[in-house]
Amino acid sequence: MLRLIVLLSSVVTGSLFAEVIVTNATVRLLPPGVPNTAAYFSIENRSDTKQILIAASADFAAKAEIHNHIMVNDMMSMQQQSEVIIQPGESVQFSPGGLHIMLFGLKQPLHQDQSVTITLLTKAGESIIITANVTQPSVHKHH
Ligand SMILES: [Cu+2]
Repeated sequence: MLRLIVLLSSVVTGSLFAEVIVTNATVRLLPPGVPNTAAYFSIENRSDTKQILIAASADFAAKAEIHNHIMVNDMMSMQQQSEVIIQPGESVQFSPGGLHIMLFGLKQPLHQDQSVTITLLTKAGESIIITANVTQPSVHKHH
């Protein structure tokens, strides 16, 4: 019953969230047996109110969290983020080495070019539903 109510509310608010645009959504394809992976995308706020991401979920993983990479004592480490703010007119990048959606406990192996759904939750209680493409990590070099 609760699931049904949540679903209906996201349909009703769908037009509002046409103003939050997610592009280039990918989930990193890792070798079979690796239980965790990450999702990356660009999210643009075309609305006139700030959007605050507070949580994520995915039906193909046991748990999803918003993470960032931070330097601690010269070591790169990941930290869960309680919120990510996207100001009106701004874009925020979720990308390797930075913000990402951490996906814990994959329920089944992912395949190249598989299409998966991830839901972001905002502080205002809205759901942003993302369709992401499973793909090999792109090579990122920082000098
Ligand atoms: Cu992470």
